Amino acid sequence: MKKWYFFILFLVVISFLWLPLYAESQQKHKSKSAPAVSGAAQAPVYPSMPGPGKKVPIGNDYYLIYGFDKKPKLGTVIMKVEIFTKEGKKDTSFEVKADSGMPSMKGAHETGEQPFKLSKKGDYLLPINIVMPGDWEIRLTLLKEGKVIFRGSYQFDV
Ligand SMILES: [Cu+2]
Repeated sequence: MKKWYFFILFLVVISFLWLPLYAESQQKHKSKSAPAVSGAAQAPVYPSMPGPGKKVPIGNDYYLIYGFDKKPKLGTVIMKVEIFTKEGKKDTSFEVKADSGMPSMKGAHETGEQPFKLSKKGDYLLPINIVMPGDWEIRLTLLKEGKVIFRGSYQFDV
């Protein structure tokens, strides 16, 4: 009887000795997977812009005002972006692009970045197709001399 008792005690002690080793190997696994997570965080960020018709600062020297030909609803709406210098003079030296889609249905309707066309009046125009009711997001990117200098988003419900 006493032999059994010691044998069980021996087993218990052995299993406790293994615990720290096990915990260590678990931590090694975690630290291995950590760089993969931080690598995925490099996707560009599109901060929410003030609403349509409001001034949206572009750095310190410019601002933009965006709007639509009608309140966004099912069908096609034309998005208009006007860019001004801080003095209020219209500026057409930018390249303007936008991607639209439904955040709740990632991959379903994204158009990819589409270039705005510059009108004679100096407005940047792009048709946006709203193909179903729900939550929508337009992601705006501004480039100057080929470099991205602004990103912003507008969320709305249809
Ligand atoms: Cu959808």
